[in-house]
Order: sequence, then C-alpha cells, then structure tokens
Amino acid sequence: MKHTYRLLATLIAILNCSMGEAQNPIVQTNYTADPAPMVHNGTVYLYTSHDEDDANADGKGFKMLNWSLYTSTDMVNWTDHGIVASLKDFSWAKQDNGAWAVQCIERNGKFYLYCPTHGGGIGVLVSDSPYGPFKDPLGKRLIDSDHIWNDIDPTAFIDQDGQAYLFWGNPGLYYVKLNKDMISYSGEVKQIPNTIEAFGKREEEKNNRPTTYEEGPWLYKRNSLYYLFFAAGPIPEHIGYSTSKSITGPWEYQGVVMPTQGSSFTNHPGIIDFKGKSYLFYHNGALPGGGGFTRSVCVEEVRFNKDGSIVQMNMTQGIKQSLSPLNPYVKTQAETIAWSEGVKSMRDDEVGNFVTAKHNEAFTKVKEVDFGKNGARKFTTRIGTTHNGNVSMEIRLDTKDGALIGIVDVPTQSNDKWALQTIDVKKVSGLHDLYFVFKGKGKTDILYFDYWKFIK
Ligand code: FUB
Repeated sequence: MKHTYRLLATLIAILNCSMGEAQNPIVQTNYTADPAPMVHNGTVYLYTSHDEDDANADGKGFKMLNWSLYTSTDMVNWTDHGIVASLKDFSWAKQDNGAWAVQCIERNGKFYLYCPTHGGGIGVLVSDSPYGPFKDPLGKRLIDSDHIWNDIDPTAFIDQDGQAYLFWGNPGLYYVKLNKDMISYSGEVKQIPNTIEAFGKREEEKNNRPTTYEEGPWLYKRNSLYYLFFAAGPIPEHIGYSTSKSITGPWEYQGVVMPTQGSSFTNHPGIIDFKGKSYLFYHNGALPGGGGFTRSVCVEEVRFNKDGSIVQMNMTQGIKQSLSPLNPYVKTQAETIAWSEGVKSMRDDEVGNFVTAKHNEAFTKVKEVDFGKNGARKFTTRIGTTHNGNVSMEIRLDTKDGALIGIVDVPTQSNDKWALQTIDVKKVSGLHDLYFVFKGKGKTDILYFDYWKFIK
C-alpha cells in the first residue's frame, strides 16, 4: 500500500513538474566556481570558489576572496551555508584576491581544506566539522615551491592503503605524498611528466604547453582504475581525462569528458559517487551577468561504458529528478533551493544564513516536496521586511503561477526585521514542487526569509 501510494505520488509529481526552470546552474543566489564536492554521511558537501558580483569591473579579472559551502541529500535542492573559509584565515596570505579552487577531504573525523592563494602558495585549513570553523594549523604555506605562481588547484586523494596524496598545478602537474596528519608531507615534490601519451596533444601549442593539460586536476578511483580529470586547453577550456593503474602514473590520455561550452574561458571538474550514481560538477557562465569572471557551478550525471571509459557529455539543464523527496514537516531553511530568480543569500548574527528577495515577483522553488496522504493544514515561517506594509509571500504549487495555497503577510518594519508567522493553508497532499513568490513594492531587499515548515 505504502509502495502504491509512493508510486502514485511520484507519477503525479512527474506530470506536475514545472518545465519552466532548469536545475543548472545549481546556485543562483551568488556566483560560484571551481566545484569541489565531498560525500560524507549521506550528504554532498559542495565547496566552491566565489566570484564577487563586481569581478572584472575594474578590468582586473578574477575577484575571489573566500570559499562557500552548499549541501544536498537529493541532488536537486541545495542548501547555502554561506562563506566557510576565506583568505583572512591565512595570516601569511595576501588578502585582496586569489582564493582560487579548493578541495575538502575528511580523515579520522577531521576535515582538511586545501586552499590556493594565487601567487602565494597553497595552505591547509582544518576543522572538526565540514561546516567549519576552519583554522590554519601551520601558520605558513603547506606548499611553498620555487614555482609559486603555478601552485594552484590542489586536489587531495586518500588511497585504499591509507596513503594520501596532494596533486596540483598549472601548467605543470605536481604531487606529494601527504603524511597521516594531512598537514605535512614526506619526500620531494614530484611532477607528472607532461607527455602527449599522458594528456593528449594540444590543438595549438602555445606558451610551452604541448599537451591538453591545463589545470584543475581531480582524482577519482573506480574498479581499481585511477582517473585524473582536468581542465584542458587550449582556452576556452574543456574537460579531459586520463587513466592509470597507479596513482603516480604512467597516465594514459583517454579524451574529452565535456567539450568547450558555456561562455566561461575556464572550466573545473569535481567528481563523486553518491547513492549509486556518479556526478560531474563543473562551471560555466550561465547565470544572468555571468561570464569568465562571474561563473556558476553545474552538475551532470556521469555514465561509464563497460570498459570504464566515460560517455562524453554536454552541459545540460541539469539533474531532472530528486533522489529522495523533501519532508515539509521539518524546519527547512529558506536557502534550501532548487531554483530561484531575483533572490540573494545573506547572513546576520541573529538567524545565520537567509535569503533576500530583491524585487517584486522574485521567487524560490523547492523541488519534489512530499506532503503525504493526509496533507498539510498550516504553515509557519520566520520572515521579515524593512518596508512599510504591503509585503507578502505567496505559497504556490508546481509552477510560479500554480495553485495558491496561502499568503503570508509580513508584519515587520524598519529595524524590527524578523517575525514568526503561522497561517492556515488550503489542504495540500501528495508530491509537489513548492514555490515561494515574494510580493512587495520596494525597489530592493523587499523581503527577508529565514525558514519554513508545514504542519499537518
Ligand atoms: O577560479 C580561478 C581559477 O580558474 C581556478 O583555480 C582554475 O581552476 C580556473 O577555474
């Protein structure tokens, strides 16, 4: 009976599903780049670089000061945890720019975040939690070479025998064996030979770059085969990959994973296995205002051929179906979003992370919410505004203009930003996409939204 109900609910959801919005890019409330996904205890932790909204406004290109974290358990709804680390965490690093591609890895209950400070070497931050706070245990660079400008894009990998490695670099690909403490290494820095056999011949050789290897290495292992994904040249970049029977090589070039697409001159791979599927995270310039210095992280499912080779993929609208429906009867953060328009994420000391609607008709969407058979009767939320009256949040089903099940008036004004509101809603049952549509006359920051929950 339970199964029949679940099947019916899924079919209704598929029929109801809004086709209006894509799933990619997976974050719309900020520019994100250089995805570094990590699976831990049934959750995907996605660490990203953060392109500032005004990057390149001065013609100076990247403006990158910190790193952000997003999580998901269903691959379609992503929760924004805001900035979890920044250049400020390294007393020795220059502070004005250079927070390029990071990766986080867990070992024995500690989380190690390897961070490049472009032009300033690679540091490591440690935390007891994937959410931080992260601290610099060394007070100096972990990687401090004589080719410091090339020391970017660290990627860490722990092999089955417990040996950990750190790979990094552009245009050379370097590696060290990390010690068990993960904050020191043994032996010399070595380089993977940049041969055509290892990385394929570059279409047009320039600046002493004979192969397609450019930057952004990512290590992955499947059925005893090591995979090395990388951002490949010429610029604009595509994503390529090589395989090897040993992590230190020799590597054999296998071809293109994702061709050059998506209006960003860089790309950056991050691959995970999660709940029986494999996923490639990458970035492009797909959001409004997006481009090479204002990028956005996307995700595609990876398909392998029987021989372990990868089926080449294109940038698409993203993952169509949730891995598990969302429970509306537990408190859900407003910054858990499948798609949004006209919304930015913010943070304050009182409530932590929340979202702000920037204009009338801005909205957030939560995908595949399961109200169950008996359905919801009430809705409760923490919400706020600084505008005088006439601000509300509509709750709609399945599309932005879909069935209206309730309207929350926002009673706060001026500095009294947050209020708890509970309203009756039209009875709703089954599986639906949920839309929060923000209404108000103000020109900016019309409404603040912290969390929500339905009551049966
Ligand atoms: O985001 C800055 C740099 O651009 C990264 O470190 C590279 O991988 C490329 O994405």
